[in-house]
Amino acid sequence: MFDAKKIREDFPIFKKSPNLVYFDSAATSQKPRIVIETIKEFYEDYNSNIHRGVYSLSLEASKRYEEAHYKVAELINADKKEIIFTKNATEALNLVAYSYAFYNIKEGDEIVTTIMEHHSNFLPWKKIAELKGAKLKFIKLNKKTYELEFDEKIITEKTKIVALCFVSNFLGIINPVKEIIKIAKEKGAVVVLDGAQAVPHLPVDVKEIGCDFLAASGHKMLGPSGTGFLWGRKELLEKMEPFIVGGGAIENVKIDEVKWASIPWKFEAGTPIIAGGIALGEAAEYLKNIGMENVFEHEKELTNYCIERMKEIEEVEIYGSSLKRVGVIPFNVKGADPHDIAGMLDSEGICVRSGRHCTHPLLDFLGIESSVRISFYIYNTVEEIDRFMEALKRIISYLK
Ligand code: C6P
Repeated sequence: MFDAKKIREDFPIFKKSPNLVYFDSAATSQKPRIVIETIKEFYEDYNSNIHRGVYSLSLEASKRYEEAHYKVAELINADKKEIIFTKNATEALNLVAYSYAFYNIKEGDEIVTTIMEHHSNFLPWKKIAELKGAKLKFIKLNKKTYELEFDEKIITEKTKIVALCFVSNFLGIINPVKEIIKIAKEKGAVVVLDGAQAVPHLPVDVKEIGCDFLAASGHKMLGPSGTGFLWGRKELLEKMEPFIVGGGAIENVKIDEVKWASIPWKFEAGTPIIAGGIALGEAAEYLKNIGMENVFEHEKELTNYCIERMKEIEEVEIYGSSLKRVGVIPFNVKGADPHDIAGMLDSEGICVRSGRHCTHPLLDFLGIESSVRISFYIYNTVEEIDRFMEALKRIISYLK
């Protein structure tokens, strides 16, 4: 049985600060003990470089680092060799842009995306479009319902890439990616999913979804900061050139010839974040043991409860209160600066994000200057929402 209070005991930060209300997991999650201890254990017990030594310490580190890739693969039902560790989702998305799109897009081709992308899944495509003379096209977004209005005609024979978020980091909405992927595949386009807000919060099965690439942030799914990953189809990864080249990414180098290492290692040049990568594997396993269906259901309960309670306050405007979403709620308090609201919530021990959420084109399109955003995860509880509501009501009464 899923029990958030029990889960909370696995997180040392809540042991030290039992009254901390952390409602900013969409930015980065807290870390369970197993993740923190795995890092400590690496440095205390077998710190060494990987894939470079034949001594037992290095072999142990290499084995653990490889196994971590397999644990992440298992969480999203991918094949073992298809997971590339990166330092965040941004690097994973840039990897696709510069290792795949750069070589496969030519003048006049089209890249289809949405206006709700995080800058990390917008700027790489904008850059590729500029470099290659390709055209960026946007799937329509309904300004009132905040839902995508996908018209399959937007994807044509000229479409080479469809790049969109599985879940929006501002709205929390779960996009109809399977429907879009079906049409993209019929037209022969490659689909890149930004899974940064999906992989930590709902069951993701790359084989069932049918995309070609999926990027995610390790640090938003209980892993350490400095971790993320890219999943890609083996057939594509094997044909791609690496984005960053150097030591560890090669099998053989001559002055005039290079033979790249097999996947995923040809994409992980240089000494990687070894301890972080191993700990990310533990985070993936921890989530798998909880069950992603349970994670999703827990967040749904919290979100529905919180939205209903927020509706009690007249001054609060929630963006997209009826969306099919993960535990992300963007809102404003009429007449108040969202940074002021976040600052006042902080003085009550409640951490929320405020600002423009790295989605400037979306906020401009919706005519929203900035907002407060709360986001939940496995360790949040209904009691914390009650505390948040009391604090918010108090703050609004001071502002009157
Ligand atoms: N969003 C947020 O507070 P990195 O930081 O590279 O691991 O992730 C980038 C990124 C890409 N796509 C989506 C949908 C995201 O939400 C993020 C990160 C954080 O919303 C930090 S801006």
